Amino acid sequence: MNFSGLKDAGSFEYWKKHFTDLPADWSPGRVITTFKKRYLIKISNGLVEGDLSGRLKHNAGSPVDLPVVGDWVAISGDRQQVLIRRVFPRKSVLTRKTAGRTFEKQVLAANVDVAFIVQALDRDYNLNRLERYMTVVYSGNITPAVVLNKVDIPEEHEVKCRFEEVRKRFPETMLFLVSALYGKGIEEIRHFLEPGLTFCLVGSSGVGKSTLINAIAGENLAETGDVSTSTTKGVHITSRRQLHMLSNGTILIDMPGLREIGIADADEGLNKTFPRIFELAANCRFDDCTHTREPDCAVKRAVNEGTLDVRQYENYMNLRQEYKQYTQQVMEKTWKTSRK
Ligand SMILES: Nc1nc2c(ncn2[C@@H]2O[C@H](COP(=O)(O)OP(=O)(O)OP(=O)(O)O)[C@@H](O)[C@H]2O)c(=O)[nH]1
Ligand SMILES: [Mg+2]
Ligand SMILES: [Zn+2]
Repeated sequence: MNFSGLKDAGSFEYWKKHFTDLPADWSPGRVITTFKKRYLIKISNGLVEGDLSGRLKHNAGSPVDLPVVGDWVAISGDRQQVLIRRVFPRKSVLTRKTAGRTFEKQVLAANVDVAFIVQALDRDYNLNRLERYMTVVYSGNITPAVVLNKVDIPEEHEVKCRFEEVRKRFPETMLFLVSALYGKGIEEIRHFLEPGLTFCLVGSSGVGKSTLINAIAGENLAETGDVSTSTTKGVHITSRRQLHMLSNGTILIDMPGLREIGIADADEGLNKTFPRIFELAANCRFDDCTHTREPDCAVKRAVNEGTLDVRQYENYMNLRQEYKQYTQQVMEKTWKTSRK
C-alpha cells in the first residue's frame, strides 16, 4: 500500500499499522473537511472527494462512529466514485455535548495532538470558560495550550494581569500572548509547532482563530471576518472544520466558533484541569465525598481557609454537576431503549 505523499498528513507511522490485512485496492487517507455528507480526503497523490460506503453507514452504531475532520480512513474506488470503507481507531477526540437540551455527543475532530484554546483579550476573556475547554480537551486525550489573542486591544497592565491569572491557574500549560492581527507572539507559536503533529484551534467566534492560522502560515489559508459581524450578531465566519497542511509540515485544524461546549466526557478531564482539587479530595473522609455538606471535607476546608479559590471551586462543582446530569440522562435513555 502506498503511503508516500501521506507523510505530511500527520503522524502516519501510528496509523500505518492499521492498514495491514486490508483489501489490496483500498488505500489510506485523512479527512480534510466534510460538507453535506461528502468528504474531502487527502490521499498519497492528492485530494479526492468521497462518500460513505453503505456498509460503513449501516454498521455505525451512532453518529460518533462516522468520519470527522482528522480521521484516518480506508477508501476504495477511483476518482469517479470514492467510497470511505473504514474509520480507523482514533488516538484522540475532541467531543462535546451538542448544544441545547439534547444529550447527544458530537465528535468535533479526531486525532488531534494539541488544542490551542484561544480567548481574545477583549470581552471574550473568561477563566471559567477556559477551564471548561480545558476539561473537554483533556478528556479527549489532547494536550491543551492557551492563546490569549488581541493583546493589542487592552492596556498593558491588563494584559499582564490576565497572563498572571492564567499562568497561576495552569502552571503546566503552554501559554502564548498573541496579536494575530499585528504579528505579535507568532514566532513563539511557530517554535512550538511540530511537523507531523496535528494542532487544532478552539474558542468562541471572532476570537481570531482563522487570523492566527493565516499569521502562522504566512498566507491566507482561512477565511477571516469582521468583529462587528462575527461577535455581536452571532455570525460565524468559519463555517466548517477544516484541516490545513502548511508547507513546513505543520497541520492546523480550524474550527468554527463554538457558542456552547457542553461536557460529555469528563472524569479524566476534570482531574487534569483541577489537579489541586483532585489532590485535596484524597484527604476527604469519604471516598465518594461530593464536597458539599460532608464532615471532614478537605476541599471545603481549603475553600474556607482561603487556600483554594472559591470561584475555582464553584466552577469545578458546576462542570461536575453538568457531567453527572449528562451521564444520568444517557443511562436513562439506555434503560428505556433496552426495555422496548
Ligand atoms: N485587534 C485585533 N483584532 C484581531 C486579532 N486577531 C483577529 N482579529 C480580528 O477579529 C476578527 C475575527 O477574526 P477571525 O480570525 O475571523 O475569528 P475566528 O475566531 O476565526 O471566528 P469564527 O470563524 O467565527 O470562529 C477579524 O476582524 C480579525 O481581523 C488581533 O490580534 N487583534
Ligand atoms: Mg474562523
Ligand atoms: Zn470532599
